[in-house]
Amino acid sequence: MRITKQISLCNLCGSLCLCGGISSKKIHHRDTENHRGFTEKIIFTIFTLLAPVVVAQAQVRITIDHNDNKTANAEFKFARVPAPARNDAGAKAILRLVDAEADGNSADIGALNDGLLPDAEDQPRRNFFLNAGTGGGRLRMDLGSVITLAQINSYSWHSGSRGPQLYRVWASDGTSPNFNAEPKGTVDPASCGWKSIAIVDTRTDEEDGGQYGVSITDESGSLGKFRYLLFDLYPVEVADNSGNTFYSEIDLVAKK
Ligand SMILES: [Ca+2]
Repeated sequence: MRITKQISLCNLCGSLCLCGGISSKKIHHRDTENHRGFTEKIIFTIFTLLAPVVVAQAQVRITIDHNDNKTANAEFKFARVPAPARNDAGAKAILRLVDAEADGNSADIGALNDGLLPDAEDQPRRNFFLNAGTGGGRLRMDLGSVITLAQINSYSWHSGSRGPQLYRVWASDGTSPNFNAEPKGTVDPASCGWKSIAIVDTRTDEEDGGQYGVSITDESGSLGKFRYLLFDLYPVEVADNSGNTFYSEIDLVAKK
């Protein structure tokens, strides 16, 4: 296993330490996710047996697909994750850098929901990525009104270490009395009206390069009713300054 794969998020916090409890937790890889999910199921089952009336629990599911450098192409098709859409609910969302610094060679942040995709493996101007060497950043998407959110899908493509994705996503309907629409990196979103939805980590021990597609869904069909999404992006490695992911698109799919 490479050293870069063993870094926990607390070590990824550079000048910006994105709060929200993530730095006190280790990021789990898919195998440990599965194990954790199994454990949670056992706990849930015990709880179910003990409690005669149990309210259905939200069960967030993270699906990760990877097209390696040999198979990735401009079609952005994946085995399970839907291909990027142009007319998703997030297409008209307004994106903002809440506490983040874009790379000078990156596309504008609007590249994240413009429906346009890179057609090759190393196109800085067709991806959004944080400045080289920065330890992460916080972005916000504002849908303009509350929707019932079915999927959060994120896409990235790079031939090397900037391919994989590592982020945490929060969501809010913006109605909490203490809601902070733009919490800086030192503020825990949980303290100001945001709900943690998922922690995504696509890293494996295999080759980093290629296309990644991630789909966050819930077994119930709905992740909840939200207007705002907050993305805490982390570098996928800190062995050099090129650990910030080339994000090609983020889709928000409304429940039909
Ligand atoms: Ca795009």
